[in-house]
Amino acid sequence: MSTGTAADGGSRVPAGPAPGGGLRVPAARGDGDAPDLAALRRLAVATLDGNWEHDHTVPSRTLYPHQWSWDSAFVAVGLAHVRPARAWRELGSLFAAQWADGRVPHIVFNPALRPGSYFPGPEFWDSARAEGAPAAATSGLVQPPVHALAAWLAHRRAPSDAGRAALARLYPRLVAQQRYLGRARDVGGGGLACLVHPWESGLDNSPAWDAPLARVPADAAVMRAYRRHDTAHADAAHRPTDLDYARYVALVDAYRDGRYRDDGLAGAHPFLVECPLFNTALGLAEHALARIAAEVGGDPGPHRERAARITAALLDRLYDPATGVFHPRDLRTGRLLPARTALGLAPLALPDLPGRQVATVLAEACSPRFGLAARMDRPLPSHDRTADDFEPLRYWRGPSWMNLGWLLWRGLRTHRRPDLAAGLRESMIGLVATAGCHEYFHPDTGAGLGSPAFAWTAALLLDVLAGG
Ligand code: 9WN
Repeated sequence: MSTGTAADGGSRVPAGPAPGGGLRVPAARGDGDAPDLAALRRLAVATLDGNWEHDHTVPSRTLYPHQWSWDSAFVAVGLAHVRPARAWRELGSLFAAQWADGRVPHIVFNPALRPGSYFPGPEFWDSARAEGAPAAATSGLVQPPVHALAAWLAHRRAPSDAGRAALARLYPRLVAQQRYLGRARDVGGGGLACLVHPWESGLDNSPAWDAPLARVPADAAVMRAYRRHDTAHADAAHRPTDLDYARYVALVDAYRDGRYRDDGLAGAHPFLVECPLFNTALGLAEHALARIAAEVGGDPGPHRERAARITAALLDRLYDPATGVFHPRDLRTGRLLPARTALGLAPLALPDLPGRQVATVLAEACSPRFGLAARMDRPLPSHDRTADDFEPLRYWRGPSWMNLGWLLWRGLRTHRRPDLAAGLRESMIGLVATAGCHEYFHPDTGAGLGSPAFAWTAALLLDVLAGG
């Protein structure tokens, strides 16, 4: 896909309300012509402004009306370009809901919303009964810890006294987040954090989780007792199935019944996996914390050491020389999960990934499975497009997502592949120029799917437009 692909070949239009209530997509002037980058930037800012909710940005007004953890980190990266004070508020409001044990919950519920505005809502999570939970109602799960990286990027993009003070306030909280993940969640004992639910990966129904999830006893009929909120706002054929949801619910039931304690996980919890993307974020966080520590008067040394240990553990536990990529490890079987999803490319974002793995991961990314190229014909998919279980419309089973592209784009620049980074950047810009700030995109046609005004698509577009 080239950024010259116009939405309708019409004239350049400023971003603004469209007749259907969404935001109008700025069109390029014609085929082969470049999109109007200033108008795209306005569209992204208008999307973020439209999703701003008193102290945070909702991922989507319809599908996800509360605050989500890794969404807020991506949003802060984008806000730093245009509304820096808001970037710090975004991270500050999320970390205000940090638990005493250091976990940063994956959802912070807005008490002003009516019950039923999202499933599963606060009553289902029942965080108030867990030890060390904050006053705000939250989920008990976590998401990939991309926040330290976001905080560092926000500071670097818009340095100010107020920003430095916000960074200094966040630093101990970011350290506590890492401590929780590195200790309580090192269930496998090998130096990586383990996930207790697919929602923790952020790639909920990725084919990577099919086998471990299939072992979670559940019956789709259970969902008759609940009202799914997502399928009222998005096409059910694009979302996880009822059976997936029954298993998601069963896993939360199990974790919540133990009051979200982590000490008994190893023997009992039915889903325990080590994810390459999550642990890449864990390593990136230590690299960022080393820089933050140097800025706020802390000691960067221990962060550098931990970063090196995480990269070593990723290589030791999740790299498969036979495929040349990283795979999640299922702690219940001890084996690597074979699916070749975009999760396996994520470690490329690590600056200390050895040259051999940089080369093999790049080979996978440039293969027909993912189609990365200096000039891309199609968007980067979230799953191997040659696999039998590739589904171009269903959520994390094929569609193209801005956050995955952004992480890979950062890795390509870190490992000095400006040619491929430029191709991916052009493809990401082309997606929004063609379809708007959608949640995800058809991996063949680039058509917009999911929520039409999705915050991290807008935020990361701003970063990509600015060149990082
Ligand atoms: C469950 C908010 C979140 C993202 C996740 C994405 C989706 C939630 C859902 O939306 O997950 O957490 O209801 O499907 O998978 O990555 O953070 O945008």
